[in-house]
Amino acid sequence: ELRYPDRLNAATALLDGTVARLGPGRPCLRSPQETWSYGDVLARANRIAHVLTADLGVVPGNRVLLRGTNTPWLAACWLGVLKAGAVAVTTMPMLRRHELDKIVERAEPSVALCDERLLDELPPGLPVVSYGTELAGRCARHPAAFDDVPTAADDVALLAFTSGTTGSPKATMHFHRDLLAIADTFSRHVLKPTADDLFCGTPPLAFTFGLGGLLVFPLHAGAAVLLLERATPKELAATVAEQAVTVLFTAPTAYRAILGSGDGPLLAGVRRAVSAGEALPAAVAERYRKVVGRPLIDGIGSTEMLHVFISAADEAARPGSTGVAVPGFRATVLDLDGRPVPDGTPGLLAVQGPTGCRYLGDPRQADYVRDGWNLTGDTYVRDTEGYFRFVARSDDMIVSSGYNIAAPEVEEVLLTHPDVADCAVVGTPDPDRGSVVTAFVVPRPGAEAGPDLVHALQEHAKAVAAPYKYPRRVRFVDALPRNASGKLQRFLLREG
Ligand code: 3SK
Repeated sequence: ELRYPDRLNAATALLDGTVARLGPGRPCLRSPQETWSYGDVLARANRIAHVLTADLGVVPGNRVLLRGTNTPWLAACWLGVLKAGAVAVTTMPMLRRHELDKIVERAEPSVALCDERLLDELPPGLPVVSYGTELAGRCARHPAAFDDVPTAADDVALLAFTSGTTGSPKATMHFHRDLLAIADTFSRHVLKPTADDLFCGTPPLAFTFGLGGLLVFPLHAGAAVLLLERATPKELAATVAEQAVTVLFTAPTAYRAILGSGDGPLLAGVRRAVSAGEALPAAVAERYRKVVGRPLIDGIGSTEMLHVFISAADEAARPGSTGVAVPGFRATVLDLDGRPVPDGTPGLLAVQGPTGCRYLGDPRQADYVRDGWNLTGDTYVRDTEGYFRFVARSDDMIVSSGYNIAAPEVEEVLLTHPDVADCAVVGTPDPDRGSVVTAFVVPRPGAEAGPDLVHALQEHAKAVAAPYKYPRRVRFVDALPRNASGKLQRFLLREG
């Protein structure tokens, strides 16, 4: 069992602790333009904590909304928020105003730190300091040392949002100790990084897959991380080779694209390549091993559990299976009544461990946690050797290229278009993206159901919601399948 002191600030442990252990000079946060050493990051995070507390009046427990792409500034802001004893609410940089409104309504942040290029969509009325210029100016007026707030190990360190099956976002609360627990489980036992590693990857720091892989794990190991604002699979592979990246985090779609374009050999220097966010097809895992010469590390995690809880590395990896329970976690497969099913029988994946689901004031807590088990919403099969194999999502969440997209939320957006009378959204299988958002649309009388309307609906969705949610496939239908009480029968659409 993992034990942490009663007083624990994760930023102190990850940053000050590493500086005390390895000194301030080692590289810590990198971008393609610059490198900040551990000493630089410590001084910046401390100054940001001063700005928050002295200039902005933030007190322990206040929430601070963060908005930006993956940059050293965003990472330093996150550390500064924790040092100040406040709660980091990191948001996806692609979110639009109506999505941020919902998050602000739920999280009630007292202030926002926002990349100066992304201020437009922020809801009015929320006090904002932009970074870098404005925040850098403020930082310069404060000392480089800060007495971190001695938070309790069980104080909330971050709120991570997940859109939920209804499209109404749920905020998951994670404690300071949870951040160390993911480093002391998946990272310590599966990833096994060293201070000489260089991490890199694509998941946003706002997604807990990215937060762990591109901030918590490298800092915990005293390693460096190269943060990229955006990278196509081709650019990612080239960067990995040029910069001698040794630990890589991305989604199966990117590995598939890199292998498919012949760029796989560019990953030859990667010691540990992690795939999560969606199911990894066996063919991609096999091809990776053949081309790169080492197995991919597959994993499943969830925003509710903070990070990966089933995985396998090295010789333990088996293409087609996600892996076994990460040391520190227990996993099983249950039927709808909460009873374990025999090995080989599909059922609901259920997990227990040092992290767990704690929704912020949300009745859906009772759906996710039953009898002490966290039900992830995935259907899995366990074999007799304890290996877990993904079967399907159990709910209406569409997982496309690693993004979790709630079908009802896309429906809501499409229904605001004047030519849409009714619609239903489902995920349909796709060889590259796992599945794609597919909209079945009943057009309004008089609307011309053709390619122009498809294009108009796609543009409308991209303008109103984060662009990754738009329906890549649109089918026009006369009516939607509904049962007697009018409930949409999405499974009929999925079955075609
Ligand atoms: O989707 C996943 O598998 C995942 C992995 C790590 C952390 C968070 C998530 C959602």
